[in-house]
Amino acid sequence: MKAVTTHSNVLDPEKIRKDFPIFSKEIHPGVPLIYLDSAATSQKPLAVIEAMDAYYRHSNANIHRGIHALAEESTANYEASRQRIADFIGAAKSHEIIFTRNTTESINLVAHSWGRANLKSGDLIILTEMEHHSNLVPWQILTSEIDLRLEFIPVNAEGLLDLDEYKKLLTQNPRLVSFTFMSNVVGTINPAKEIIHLAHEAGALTLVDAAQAVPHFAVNVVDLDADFFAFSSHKMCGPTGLGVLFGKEALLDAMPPFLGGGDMIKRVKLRSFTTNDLPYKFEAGTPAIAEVIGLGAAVEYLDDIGMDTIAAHTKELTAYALERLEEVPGVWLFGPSIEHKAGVAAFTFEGVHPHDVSQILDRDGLAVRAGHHCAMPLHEKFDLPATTRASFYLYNEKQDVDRLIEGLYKVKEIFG
Ligand code: C6P
Repeated sequence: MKAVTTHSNVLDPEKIRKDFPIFSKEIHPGVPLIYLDSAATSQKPLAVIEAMDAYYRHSNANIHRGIHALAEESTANYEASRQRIADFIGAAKSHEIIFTRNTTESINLVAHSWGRANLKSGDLIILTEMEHHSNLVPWQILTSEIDLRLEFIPVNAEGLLDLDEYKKLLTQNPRLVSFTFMSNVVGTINPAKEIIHLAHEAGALTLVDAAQAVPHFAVNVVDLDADFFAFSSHKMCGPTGLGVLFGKEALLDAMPPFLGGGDMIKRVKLRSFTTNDLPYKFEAGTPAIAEVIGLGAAVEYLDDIGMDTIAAHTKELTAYALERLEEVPGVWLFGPSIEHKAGVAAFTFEGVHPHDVSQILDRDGLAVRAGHHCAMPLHEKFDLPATTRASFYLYNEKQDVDRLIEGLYKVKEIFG
């Protein structure tokens, strides 16, 4: 099923919502869903649900194993999705696309495979203070094994990375710079191309956590010159249980396998094995076949609408949300102004815990996230135990923001 939307460069969220079955649901009796939690996971269009359904109904067979017709059909569908996803992020070779379970696993793959093979005691890895736990804990685990040095690009009061401090850190001979392209809390879009260029000049490799970036705007890994690039299917209209790691061919080729088992080998003896070629070397065991096909459909859906159109829409909506949130007495907005961000508005509400804010908003069908959003160090830096976060995507409209503001006034009424 094709998206209802055409190639016009203005998006009609009302039409778009018709592509998403979940929006016909009443979240409480008589109360429609206003979904402002896409940074946690996006909703899924019918095109994705139907692609997965069709796979199970008509093409289900294990891939790369059978030579019967169904196995060949399933393998062809799976590999066609890989090609589509490679094209979507501008990768020149589809075997540079490795399927994992999520962004978290993609980063762990690099930490465990590349990290263990290439890093030694005292080596420096540069991260940032705005990282999701997924881009902190794998390096902390590795540090406990190898005694690495972790340093962090500071985040300034505005919620932007301090690039002068970054340049100073680069003089200390780092091996890797691993950073988020877009913050899941403050929404900051970091200057990835510049960060990567500076890292390369200093002789370091780069890993981009693109979990929030890929759903929101067009990316091109070749133009960015990213060495590794990780993202999740479920935040970009695709199914859960699937992540992607892009890696430059030469790097992936030289890396040892992450997990051992079927499909990642060429030959196995009782006491030894030889590894398979890329990308299979990193895809041990039966993969998430239906999910890969689902992500292929998601990418086609997003492409049909156009990533620039989606980016412009969410930017406009976020700008409107920031403007309206500022009107509400007691609301304090966390993060930079609209020029530097997209898709996310995190805030505190004086005297009210974010969990209470979220619970009261839920009565009106408003789904927002409350908590530390898996970025505890960033919250700690700003002395915030938690924030409320509203996040926007292609199916949201200004009316959703208006409902959020009305909801916040209700919160204010209840808490005085
Ligand atoms: N952020 C959020 O509500 P996984 O869970 O592996 O698909 O994605 C992890 C991840 C990594 N980096 C960034 C920047 C992210 O935003 C996320 C997921 C969700 O903000 C769930 S905690």
